[in-house]
Amino acid sequence: MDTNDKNNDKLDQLNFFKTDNSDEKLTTNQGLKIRNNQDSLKDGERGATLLEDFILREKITHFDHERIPERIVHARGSGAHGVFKLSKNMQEFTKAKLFTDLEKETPVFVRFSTVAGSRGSTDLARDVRGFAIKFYTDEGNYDLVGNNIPVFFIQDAMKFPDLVHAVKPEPDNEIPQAASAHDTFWDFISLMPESMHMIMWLMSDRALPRSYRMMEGFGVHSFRFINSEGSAFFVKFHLKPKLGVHSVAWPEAQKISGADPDFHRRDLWEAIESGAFPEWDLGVQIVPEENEFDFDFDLLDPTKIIPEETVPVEIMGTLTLNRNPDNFFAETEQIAFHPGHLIPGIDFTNDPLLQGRLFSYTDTQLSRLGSPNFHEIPINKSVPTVHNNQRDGHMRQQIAKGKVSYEPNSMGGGCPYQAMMSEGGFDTYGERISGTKIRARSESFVEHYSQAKLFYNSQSEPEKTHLQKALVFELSKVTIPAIRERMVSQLNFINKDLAKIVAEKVGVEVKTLEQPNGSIPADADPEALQSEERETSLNSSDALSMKNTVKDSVESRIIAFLVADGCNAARVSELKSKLESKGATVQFVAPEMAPVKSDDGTELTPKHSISSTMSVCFDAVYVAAGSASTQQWLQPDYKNSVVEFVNEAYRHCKAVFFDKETDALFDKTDLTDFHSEDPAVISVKKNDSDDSFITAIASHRVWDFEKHRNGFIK
Ligand code: HDD
Repeated sequence: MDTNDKNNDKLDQLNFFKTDNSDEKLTTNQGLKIRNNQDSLKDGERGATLLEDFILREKITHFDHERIPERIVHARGSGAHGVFKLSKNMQEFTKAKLFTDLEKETPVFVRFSTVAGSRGSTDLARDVRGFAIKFYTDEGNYDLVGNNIPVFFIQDAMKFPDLVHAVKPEPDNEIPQAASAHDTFWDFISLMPESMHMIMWLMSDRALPRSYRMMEGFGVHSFRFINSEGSAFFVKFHLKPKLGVHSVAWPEAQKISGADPDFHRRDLWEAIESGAFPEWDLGVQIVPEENEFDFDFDLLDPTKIIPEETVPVEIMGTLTLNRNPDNFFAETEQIAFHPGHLIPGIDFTNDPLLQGRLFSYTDTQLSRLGSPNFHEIPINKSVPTVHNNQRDGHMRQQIAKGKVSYEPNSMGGGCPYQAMMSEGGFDTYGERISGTKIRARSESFVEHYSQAKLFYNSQSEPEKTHLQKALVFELSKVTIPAIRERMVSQLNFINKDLAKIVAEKVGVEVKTLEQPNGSIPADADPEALQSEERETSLNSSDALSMKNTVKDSVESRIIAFLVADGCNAARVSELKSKLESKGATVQFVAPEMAPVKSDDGTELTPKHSISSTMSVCFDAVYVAAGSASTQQWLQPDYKNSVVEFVNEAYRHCKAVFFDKETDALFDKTDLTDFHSEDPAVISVKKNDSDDSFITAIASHRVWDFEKHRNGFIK
């Protein structure tokens, strides 16, 4: 699909608000042209500044007020415009035109985020990622405000402020930033058995995405679809990235946070600028209302998934991001999502976490954006014009004509009048309910460990190792041994080996918890929750392991070409063209930023010098052919850096290609110990072809060789 110039109803609406300073004169906010933007108005050249300097006052006043509160959670984020194109008419299940009109391309804005960190924090925190989509439909805005993890820490919104207080920096010293590895988080979590399933996801590499473009998205809660006959279906939303689900490793994440804290933001921006538009299949798992109780968990419990083996995901269409915002603040920062922004054909369920969210989102915009008129900010405006009797308030934009701002009225001809359902009027699903008011948790929400087990069991060996190491890292930062101990005792309910491994490394013993706190009723036996009946019917689910993800493309992967004077220009150009023809990006890394003179005199312009980047920022490394260039790399100024560059890529299981006449450098690296079956060590000596390199890059990493590559197995 082509791109930035392509317009739609939402982009046309936004265009109306855009300004362009080209060829324009500087003005005040009142449109007055400014003659001198260098000096304030003074009483003589050396005199005091005059209060009457309205130009200075206006400029400074605006500056003084240009910050707004950051989001209370999900403060750090990046967004992009795009479209959703339906491929399957879902009218059997929903009347939402978004999911029934095959002709329509619905404009969207998507914002990705981390949760715990501040607006300026690193992208590579170990954290959940937000995945919020605003669909600008012809029936009004529909927001799907999800995450890259399909379950949540808590079952009831009542606990949300506690969760967020626990994970945010500790209140006395505001440490640590954008990290869950601290006392208060694990204190809370170890007392909340319901969080264990989410903790398995959070400690997995899912919490360290390679790119926003390579993450799944989930609506988390069960929502409802309602068709035109009024029949309802439970649905769970899924977004599956066409590029597959890929992650970086934790030691890399920590280094990237220093080398390029904007790694995900930059990646999204650059991919879209270069025309490599990120795409996801959007699908739903559908459960008819009458099957609500067919599962060994409660569909209303947001700490549970419906395994894809039990209910497959039906793909409805494709979400494509194809345009970067023009202004970060105006668009990405001011966009306001809310799970309660609905359209006919979609409705909520009684999930108690979702119910609380329905209050929180509008409420938070009032302090964040400062006015109930936040819906009038261009990025938040619906495509259909708003007609109602709401009036006034800070920063009101709409000029509502006439005397009438009430209903019923005769003076306005009764307008704006209520829409019938046949005219698109929204009608809440008539769920039959009868109950007694009660502040309690349902028995059906009580079991917390079986899906945590399912997740852990479904991981490949390298994924399990990473998860164990993540827990060890996090709990090693916990200063209070009793919290570490309580946490490993929780892990013991999930997997005894996992608990043992972590306990040993964090210096505590696994103890039987006498009384897991939280939502387990006082009379429940924690061991009984582990009994056979409490196991999920599934032992393992392929969909939960990233090992089984798509690995067929090098599109938008960034390959470091280590080039130095005298390198083989023909080989560099040949491999570069092959990679680029498959959509990969090649960046030259040279000893210095000066152009490199290759063997035939062609100049290669480096994007980085070896001292200004690290291989953690790349997907693969190619060492360009040539004995002269190899000798230059081995000069004392560059040798340590280039060897570390290669070794680090190797340690993190990336494809590394040593071309002809590079042995002298190869011999200095850890690759000399490589396993003969390792498919991502590419060398002309092994008769590997360029295609082997391309296949290795597409497979992302050879995690299975991680232990060999790090010297644990010879
Ligand atoms: Fe939330 C922001 C996702 C539970 C209250 N949430 C926010 C964003 C995402 C989510 C992606 C960022 C939106 C953006 O980019 O602007 N939140 C979730 C998911 C949840 C969840 C998937 C559970 C399934 N959230 C949740 C609960 C509450 C909130 C239970 C409160 C009761 N969330 C908020 C908030 C935020 C927010 C405080 C902060 C900024 C904003 O809303 O606009 O209202």
